[in-house]
Amino acid sequence: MRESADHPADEESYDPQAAQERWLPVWDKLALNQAGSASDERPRKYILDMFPYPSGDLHMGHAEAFSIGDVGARYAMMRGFDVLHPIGWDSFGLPAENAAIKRGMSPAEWTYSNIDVQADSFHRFGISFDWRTRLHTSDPEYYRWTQWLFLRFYEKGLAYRKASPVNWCPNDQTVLANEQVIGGRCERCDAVVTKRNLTQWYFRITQYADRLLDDMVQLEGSWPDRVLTMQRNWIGRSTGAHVDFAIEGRAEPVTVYTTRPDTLYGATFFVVAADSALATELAAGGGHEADFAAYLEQVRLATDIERLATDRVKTGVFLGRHATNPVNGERIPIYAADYVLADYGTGAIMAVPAHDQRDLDFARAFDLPVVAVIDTGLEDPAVTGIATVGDGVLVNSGPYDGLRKAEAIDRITTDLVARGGGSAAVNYRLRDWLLSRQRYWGCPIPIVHCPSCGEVAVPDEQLPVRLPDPTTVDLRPKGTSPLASNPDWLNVECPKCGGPATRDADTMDTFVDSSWYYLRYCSPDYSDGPFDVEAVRRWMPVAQYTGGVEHAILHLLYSRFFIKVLHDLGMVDFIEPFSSLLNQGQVINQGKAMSKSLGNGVELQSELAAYGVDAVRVTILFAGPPEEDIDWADVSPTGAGKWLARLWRLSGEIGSASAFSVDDDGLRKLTHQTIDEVTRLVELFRYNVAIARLMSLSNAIRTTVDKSGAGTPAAREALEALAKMVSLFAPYTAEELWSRLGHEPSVHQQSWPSFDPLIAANDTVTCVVQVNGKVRDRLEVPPSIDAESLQTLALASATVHKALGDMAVRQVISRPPRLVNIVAG
Ligand code: ANZ
Ligand code: ZN
Repeated sequence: MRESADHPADEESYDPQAAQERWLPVWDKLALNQAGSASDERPRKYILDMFPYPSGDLHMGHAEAFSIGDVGARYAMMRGFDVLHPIGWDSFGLPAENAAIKRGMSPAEWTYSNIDVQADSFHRFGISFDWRTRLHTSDPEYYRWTQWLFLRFYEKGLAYRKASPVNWCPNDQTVLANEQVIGGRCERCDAVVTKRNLTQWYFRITQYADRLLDDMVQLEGSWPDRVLTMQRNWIGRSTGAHVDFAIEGRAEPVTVYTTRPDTLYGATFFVVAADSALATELAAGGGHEADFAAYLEQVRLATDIERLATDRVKTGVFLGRHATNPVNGERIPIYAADYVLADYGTGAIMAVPAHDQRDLDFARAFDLPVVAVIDTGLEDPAVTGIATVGDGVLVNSGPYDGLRKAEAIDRITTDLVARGGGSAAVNYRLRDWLLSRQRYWGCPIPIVHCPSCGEVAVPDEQLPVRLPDPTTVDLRPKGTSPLASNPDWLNVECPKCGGPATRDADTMDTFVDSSWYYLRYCSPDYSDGPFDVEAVRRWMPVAQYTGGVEHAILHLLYSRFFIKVLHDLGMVDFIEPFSSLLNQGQVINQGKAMSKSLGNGVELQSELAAYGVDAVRVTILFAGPPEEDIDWADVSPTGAGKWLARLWRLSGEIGSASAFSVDDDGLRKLTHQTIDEVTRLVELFRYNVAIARLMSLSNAIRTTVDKSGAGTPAAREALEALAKMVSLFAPYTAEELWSRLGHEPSVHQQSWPSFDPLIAANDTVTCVVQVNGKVRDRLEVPPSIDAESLQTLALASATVHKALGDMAVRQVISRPPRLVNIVAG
C-alpha cells in the first residue's frame, strides 16, 4: 500500500481507539440496527450468525464469522431492507459444568459471567446486532419453551424412550451421540468410548429421513455443495431388498437387508451382529456358547466406527447353526461378528465374499468358500483377495445367468416377492436422535415417572421444570444424572393420579436448544408460546445463515427436522429454515490451527488493542474469500490500519476545503464504476475484492487531491461514496469520515450510494494477470489506474489465489493498465 511522504505526521493522528470511544455511545443512543415492527413496510431480511457458546472471551474465529455476517446485515440495511440481525447464547452444555466443578463455582455463574464478557466484546467489535433479541438457552424463560416443544414432539410419538447400547464416555460419565465419538474417542475429553445398555430418550428423526433428503432440492445452489453432500451421506438412503433365510431349528426365518439381491447365488455364509438379541438366541444350543460369550465381551468395547472400518482384521465366531440360501437351497454356516451392526438394516446379512470386501476378508480369515457370481471382467476375487464390486454379467446363478446387474436386481427381487420370500426395501444410515444426557447443565426433560400411570407429561402450565439449585445436587460425574441426587427435586406428585412419582432426571442434548433459537429471535419476549407465529411468518426463513462448517451435519440437520415437525404441527408455513448458508474458513497461524500446545495462538483482544477494531475487521475481510482459511501470519493489520488512516486524512483535507468549480471527470467515472463493482462484489460475498476496489478508489482520490486540490467536487463525491461503502467493513472509521465531511451521524443510517451508469460508462481496458508467466485472470480496469491499485486488484483475484496455492509471492510487476505479472514459488 502507498506511503504518503507528504503527510507523515498525520498518520499518527488517526487514533482508532479514540474513534471507538467517540462513536459507540452515539450509536447506542441512536439505537441503530433495530428490526422494524409488524407495521414496517420495508421488505424484510433475516441475517443470522450461528450463536456463540460462552466458553470464554471472543476469539479470532468469532471475529471472523461475525465480521462476515455483519457485512451482509449492514449492506441489507443500506439497501432499504428491514433487517433482523439477532444475538444470543447457546448457554447450556457440558464444558460449563466441567469448568464449574474444577473452579468450585456454579455452572450458571461461570456461564453468565462469560456471556457478559462476550457481549461486551461484541458491542465494542461493532457488530450490527439488534440487542433487544438477546437470549440465553439456559434462561428458564427460554427452556420453558424447549420443554414445551419436547412435549409436542412427545404427543406426536416423535419423542420416546428405549433401551439400547449407547456410547458411553467413562471420563465424562455421560452418553454420547455417535457424532460426538471421533475415532473411537470422546469428542470432548478424548477418553476411549465404550458401550452401555441404557434407557434413553430419542427423537424419531428417522421418520423424516425421506423429507430431509428430498427437500434438499430447495437448497441446491444456495447451500455449499459439500454441506449438502455431507447431509446426504449422513442420512445415507440406500435401496435394495429384504430377503428371508430359513434357519435350521428355528420356526421363523431371519430377514437380511441387502443392496445386492443380484448376488444371492454367491452368498456362502450368513452373519449376525454379535451384540444383537438374535445372536444370543442363535448361540444358545449351538455348542459354541462359551466362545460366543467371550467374543461378545470383546465386541462391547469397540465403537461402531472401528467396527465398520474396512482395514480392520475380521473377527467372529461360528455359532454351530446353519441357514438355507433361498435361491439354491444351499446350507450355509452362521457366524456372529462385529462388522455387522445390530442397529442397521436387520442386524443380519447374507455374506457374498466375491463381491463385498468385508465379507471376503472374513471368508479368508475363516476359510470359507468364495463364489463369484458377477463376471466383471476382473480376476477371480478368490485368487486376488480383492472383491469385485462393479457392473457385469451374472454367472453361477442358475436361471439368471447372462443378465446384467441392474436387470438381475429387478428380476430376483420380483421373483422373491412372488414366492413370499422377500420384498423391495429402503434403508437409512440415519439413526434416531439420542437426546438424553446424564448431566446437570441442560434442559430438564418434562416427564414424570409414576408407578401406576407410567410416563406422564408435565402439564404445560407447570412449565418450566426448573433445574434444582446446583448446591443441592452432587455435580460430580457418576453415571446417573446429578438431578437424581436431590430427592426434594426428584420426588413429585404424579400430575395424573396425585400419587408419589419421580421426575425424569436426564437433561436434553444442547442441540435441542439450538434447533429452534432462530425462531425465538423473531419474538424474544413472547410469553404465550415458544414464538409468535405471526412474527415468524414475517421473518422466516433466514435469508443468510453464516457459521462454521463443523455444524454442517448435526445442527443443520436437527434444525431442519424441527422445522418439518413444526410445519406438520401447523406452527410454521415453510419447510426449510435457512434459505442460504455460508461457511466461513478458519483463522489459522503459520499454516496450522491455533492451539495452546503449538503456542501459535493469536489473541483477539491483543490484536484489537494494538490495531483497533476496524483494522482487524478489514484485515479479516481483505484476507481472501470468506470461505477460505486466513493465515494470520500472512496478513497485515498494520497495512489495514495505514489505509484507514489515509482515508481519515483525506476526510480532513476534503472536509475542510471549500469547493471549486473545476472538476475531475476521470475520478467521477471511477467513483461510479467502483460503486457498481462493489455492489456486485458484496452480493457475491467477494468482500476481499470489494475492499481492493475501495483501496484503488482511495488512491485515485489522493491523486486528485494532490493534483487539483481538496476542494475538487469529484473528490468529495468520491469520499462520501467511499465512506458509505467502507461502513460495511470499518464502521468506526466510516463514521469518522462521515462526520469530518460535515455530516451528522450516522453513516450507518444512510442508503447505499447510488450509481449513475451514464457517468460510469467508460472505456475500460482489459488487464491480463499472469502467475509465473501463465494467464490466470483478466480484469476490467480504468485506463488511468495506477500501478499499486492494479497490483492490489490482481492479488485479490480468486483465480490468482487459486493458482498461487501454497506458493509465496516473490515479485509483482505491475504495468498499468494492461499487465500484471506475479512471480511466485
Ligand atoms: C449382500 C451384498 C453383496 C452386499 C454385495 C453388498 C455387496 P448400505 O449401502 O450402506 O445400505 N449390510 C446390511 N446390513 C448390515 C449391517 N447391519 N451391518 C453391516 N453391514 C450390513 O449397505 C448395505 C449392504 O451392507 C448390504 O448389502 C449388506 O451387504 C451390508 F456384493 O448384502 B450387502
Ligand atoms: Zn400416576
